[in-house]
Amino acid sequence: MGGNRTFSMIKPDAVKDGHSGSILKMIEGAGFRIVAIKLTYLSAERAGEFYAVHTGKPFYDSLKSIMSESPIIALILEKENAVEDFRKLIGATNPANADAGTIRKLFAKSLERNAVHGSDSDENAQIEGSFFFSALEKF
Ligand code: DGI
Repeated sequence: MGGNRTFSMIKPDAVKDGHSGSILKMIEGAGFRIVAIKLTYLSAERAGEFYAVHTGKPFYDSLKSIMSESPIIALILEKENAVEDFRKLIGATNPANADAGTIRKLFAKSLERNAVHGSDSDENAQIEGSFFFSALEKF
């Protein structure tokens, strides 16, 4: 994966509430090509690994629980300047601060239930894509 790919996840609440189709439509409409896609599930332990950078923070246990409540959709997306452009499309981490028209502004329920994930660097996009997909799946 180079600078033209990012990793995204449609989080449990957004999948459960039936927003997957609308979110995928926005992603494709913004010019991202779906390279890999999978509906899967994170155990609390795997969610903790995915968010290992937040270990010890006050919201870590709650985050693990919320991220393992129900299935998620994992995605590898391709577009020029993918990481930065995708972060713009989803909006700020806290939906209260997200710009109008962003995915989080439209679909997040709260800071912790904020509908989507998007990698914050090319390096993390690579690591996170490999967390969910085998080499063949992300061809
Ligand atoms: O990359 P982001 O998802 O935008 O943000 P992040 O990697 O800093 O945080 C991962 C998730 O953890 C985020 O989507 C929501 C949750 N989170 C982050 N900061 C806080 C938080 N939850 C609570 N309750 N409080 C926080 O300060």
